[in-house]
Amino acid sequence: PTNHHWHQSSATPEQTPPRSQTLCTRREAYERAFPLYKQPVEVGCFSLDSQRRFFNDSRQMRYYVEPDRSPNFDLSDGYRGRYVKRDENVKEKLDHILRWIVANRSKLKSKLSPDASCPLDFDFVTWRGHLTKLLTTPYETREGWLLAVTRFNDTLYISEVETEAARRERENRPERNQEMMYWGYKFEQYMCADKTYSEPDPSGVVNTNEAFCTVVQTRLTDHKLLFSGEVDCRDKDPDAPPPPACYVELKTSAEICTPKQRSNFHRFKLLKWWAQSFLPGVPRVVAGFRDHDGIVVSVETFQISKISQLIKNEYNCWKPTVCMNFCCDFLSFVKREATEDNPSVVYLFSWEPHKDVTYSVHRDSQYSFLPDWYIKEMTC
Ligand code: 0WD
Ligand code: CA
Repeated sequence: PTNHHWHQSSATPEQTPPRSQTLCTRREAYERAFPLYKQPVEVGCFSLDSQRRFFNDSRQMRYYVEPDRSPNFDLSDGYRGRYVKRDENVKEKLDHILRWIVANRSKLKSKLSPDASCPLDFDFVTWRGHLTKLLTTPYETREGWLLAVTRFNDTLYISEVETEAARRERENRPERNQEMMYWGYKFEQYMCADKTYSEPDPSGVVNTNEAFCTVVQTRLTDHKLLFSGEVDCRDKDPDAPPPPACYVELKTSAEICTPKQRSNFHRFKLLKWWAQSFLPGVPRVVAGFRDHDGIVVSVETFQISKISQLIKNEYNCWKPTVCMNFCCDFLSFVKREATEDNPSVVYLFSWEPHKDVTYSVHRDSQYSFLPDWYIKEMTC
């Protein structure tokens, strides 16, 4: 062995790569064993009423009613005249979840003592929808995202910020798209009853302020998560399993007429549907397939646990393990970089398709999102 050989095998300071301040989003980087994801447990729920007021209960829960196989629902019915639309200019950030935490803090265990709720025993608090965006990032080619993160009492709060592109798209939404957004809510009205013993009422008003949200806790490898997601309805059978296993997600989608349409459905739609329902442990999606005029021509149930099998014949298709590993590595990246524990500091994580995730730091800025009432309540 020569000196030359010996030199090559020794670690020198310049051979240690610096920790990157960015995170790669390429699929190939996340092809490894499926990470530990504990079965999500519902720890509570809340409701938002027709005026978007918060209630710490399940008053907005609805019940799934099995439809005809070819039901002929008209999804445009009521669009002009029986539609109350939520004001999308109001940014609620994490406020409803934070209200739920304050109302239920005595039920939540603390990191320090099992008797206190301060500090919270969670690494991350966020909306399910934000985690869905993370899961689908390695496969997303159109829309980027901005996620604001604040570390407070050693919990990392993640709240989405609307991108400029998303705001422009929302403000210039064509009339046809507005109507198609209504279709999803109208489908819910055809499929859900307010009581276990009642029938759906398609003659009523569709009000998108109303919501029933589940709050679940789970763990992704070493990340303890608390998140909330909107739930469309539940199985009304009193012998159905407890939440979230009794929950049903409702979707509408264009009817599938060609092999190309089927392939696109598998590659794009089923990815989003899988990611959204897998996270809170919702076991099934009931899909209404509609024609161009918004008439539901068929209804089909998809078991979330069977979706990865369904897509396996698709060439170069998405993989659940890539989604979960990317999310896990993103959360590790956030833990490592968002170090200052301060409710008025925001680490703004930013991603555009075909790029790495980057971030910037903002003090007492427009991005701060933890309300004073929450900080006051949780400062022990
Ligand atoms: O501040 C924000 N940027 C967001 C707030 C973005 C997304 C949601 N929210 C809030 C709202 O308070 C809403 O009540 O999240 C709640 C729903 O949370 P989630 O379950 O985490 O959101 P997501 O999984 O993206 O959407 C679930 C359902 C949607 O159903 P479909 O079948 O289309 O996925 O919630 C509805 C919609 O019906 N929804 C929203 N409701 C209110 N505000 C929003 C929204 N921004 N986005 C989707
Ligand atoms: Ca839905």
